[in-house]
Amino acid sequence: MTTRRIYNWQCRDRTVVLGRRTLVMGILNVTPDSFSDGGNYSDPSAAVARALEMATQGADIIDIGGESTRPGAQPVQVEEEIRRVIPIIEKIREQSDVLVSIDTMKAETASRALEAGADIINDVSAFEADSRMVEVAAETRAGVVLMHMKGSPQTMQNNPGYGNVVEEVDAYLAGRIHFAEQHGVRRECMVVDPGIGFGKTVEHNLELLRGIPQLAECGCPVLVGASRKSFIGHLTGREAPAERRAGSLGAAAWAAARGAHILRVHDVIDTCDVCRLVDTLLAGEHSCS
Ligand code: HH2
Repeated sequence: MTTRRIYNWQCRDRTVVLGRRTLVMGILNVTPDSFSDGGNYSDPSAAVARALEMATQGADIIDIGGESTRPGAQPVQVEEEIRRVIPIIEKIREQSDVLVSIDTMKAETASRALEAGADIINDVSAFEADSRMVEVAAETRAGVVLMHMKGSPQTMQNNPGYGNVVEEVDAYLAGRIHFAEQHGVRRECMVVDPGIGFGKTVEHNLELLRGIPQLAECGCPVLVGASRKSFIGHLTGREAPAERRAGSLGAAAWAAARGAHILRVHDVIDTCDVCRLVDTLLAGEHSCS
């Protein structure tokens, strides 16, 4: 039986309860080249409208990215990343108090995003790409998502190998939690993420999804981002990311039922419905035990 631990996640001056129900993080990429929504929201007003729409649809967090991290993506200069994301965050903040996370590996972008009103740093390099990122996190007391990635987006899908992928990702995340704590980031601010699709084969991704209960033992809440990723295309035969909706919902249901606290997704309405079902079933399990 799955029991999800309850956490009070500290995101600057906000406390977010995790574990009573599954939170949904809606994806907003203001990039030309993201694997699923690339180019859809290059117009700032379309990006802001999409963020507000996702909040209305039930997203608890809007995750804004200005640099694609899909396999083979080219890095973006910090000035360009800032130019893409900051006006969007400012406009969202004028109109909504939805939680906002900034999906970046760059400390300067994170810092500017937090000034503009973001609450959470989502760093897919777990503070490895930019040595100043951990300082920004510690000083601002932002919520942080520490994700596992093997290598960099440019190299990560070059024949990734592990002995035991769940053990290795688990040990890596424990090490990053320790590193962050040593540098002044409070544990109450941290969420961990196995990094589905970041230096993993189809089988590695499946093992990690099966291993969520083990990963959830690390003492921090767990975020899972499987939405529309290529392993779902591989399993279902759906070539176009937008056609991977049903497969993504299957992964969402599995992850929530196995103990994930937050799901990072493209399809907010459907995922919220899935979470409603799974959360109700989990609550029933709890009340009968
Ligand atoms: N996946 C992507 C980007 N950021 N952050 C976390 N914490 N977890 C993830 O699994 C994750 C992430 C990649 O997906 P997407 O943003 O849709 O595409 P792209 O990187 O091409 O912009």
